[in-house]
Amino acid sequence: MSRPILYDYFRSSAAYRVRIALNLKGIDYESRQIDLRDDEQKSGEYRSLNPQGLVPMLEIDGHRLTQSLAIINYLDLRYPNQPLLPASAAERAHVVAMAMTIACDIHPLNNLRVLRYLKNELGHSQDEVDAWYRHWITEGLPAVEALAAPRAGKFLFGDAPTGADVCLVPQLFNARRFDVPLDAYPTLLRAEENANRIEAFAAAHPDRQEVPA
Ligand SMILES: N[C@@H](CCC(=O)N[C@@H](CS)C(=O)NCC(=O)O)C(=O)O
Repeated sequence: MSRPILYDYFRSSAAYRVRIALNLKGIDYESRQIDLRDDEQKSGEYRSLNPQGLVPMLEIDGHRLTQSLAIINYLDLRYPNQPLLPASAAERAHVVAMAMTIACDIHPLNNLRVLRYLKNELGHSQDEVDAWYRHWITEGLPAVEALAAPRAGKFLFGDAPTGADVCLVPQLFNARRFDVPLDAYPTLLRAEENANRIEAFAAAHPDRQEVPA
């Protein structure tokens, strides 16, 4: 099997999720940085690979996979070691719901293209854009905390990391970048702390990635 290639960006939280999943599965991969600051994701060359013009994209097993949750699901089915979803239907739905609350209902509102549109097309100031960013995190995280708390252990669900933790850690990294207060989320902070003790999570952190020149 040729080495998988992750089209990556060090600070992309969707790519950060996939880096964590690859590391948890013990998959050796090559990271190719797509520089979002330079709009490389919109280049004809990249769009010919991924028409949506977003990172991440993973080339693996002869496939070009897009959408972080779809990629993580592929990895979980293809590499069943260290499962990222519980086996029972109800527990699986619970973990997927937490992951999707973050990946579908918080993160997309704060994506780079949304922030740029607010500023460049709609004329909002940087302070207003930052307030927007903080608002959607502050709106979303209480629901994740409430969903997680009854069934959390060391992680958001039980005592082993799942796909929900894979989404949580990058989202909390983003929250800190924008100084969002996190004290009201003890369950999330506990899961984050335990996750970051695992090398697979720690090695995926933006500070440990190559930064495009
Ligand atoms: N739903 C997609 C979201 C991907 C996404 O939004 N990627 C961001 C980086 S985190 C991106 O490429 N943004 C470029 C842009 O907004 O132009 C996923 O989970 O993979």
